[in-house]
Amino acid sequence: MPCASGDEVADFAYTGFHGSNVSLNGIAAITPDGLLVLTDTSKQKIGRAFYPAPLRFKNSSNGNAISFSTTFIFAIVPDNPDLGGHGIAFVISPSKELHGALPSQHLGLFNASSNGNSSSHVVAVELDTIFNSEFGDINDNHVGIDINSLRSNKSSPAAYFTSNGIKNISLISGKPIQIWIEYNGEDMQLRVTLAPALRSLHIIYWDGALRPMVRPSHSISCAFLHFQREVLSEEEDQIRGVTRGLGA
Ligand SMILES: [Ca+2]
Repeated sequence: MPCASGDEVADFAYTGFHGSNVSLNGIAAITPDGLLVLTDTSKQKIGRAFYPAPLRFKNSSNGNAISFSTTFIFAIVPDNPDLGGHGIAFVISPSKELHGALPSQHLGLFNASSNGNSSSHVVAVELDTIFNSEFGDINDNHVGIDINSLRSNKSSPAAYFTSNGIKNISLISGKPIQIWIEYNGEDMQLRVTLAPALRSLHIIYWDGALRPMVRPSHSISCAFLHFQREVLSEEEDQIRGVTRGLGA
């Protein structure tokens, strides 16, 4: 999960997780060769990994929420090739614990009372692989921008742009996919872009040098997000991480 962010938020990158300082909870683990594995084939479990210290998302001089960007490569390798768990989410939250959050369709982010509650101060980018009508899912293979709710503020079928047009991408193919998540504090747009990763995860970590992928020129999903009003808690500091909820 290489990460980078701008302005006053610290820049950081992980080219492997062996011996790293990420905070794990649930069944998340790090393999001997440095891969972060959020879940295994267990059912109804949650795995999470967070950056260990809170990050400040508010410009101390003018009070505005600052721009940031992050990119990481992930793969969802289902036990059954045709049916994965419920998905993965990149999350920014005031807490590393997300107390009471449920697995499965709740993605380890919310429960019945915290879902849709503006006091949750949670924003997530979900990579959702199971259709749930109760959350208004558009299909079983989509990207969603979630603001305090699993009912996405904006969602798009998982796809990427090429010079020959838009191409669908299966989130549960087991193949590595790169994601870019970028927030522009001036126009208040959160943009999500996907593309197949060109090299395998193991090669990336073994040679220790992650060369940037060519980011598609168009984003697959984009949502207006008044980060300061809708997401930042009074403490102003938030923590970022990834979480995964497994279902039956
Ligand atoms: Ca879902």
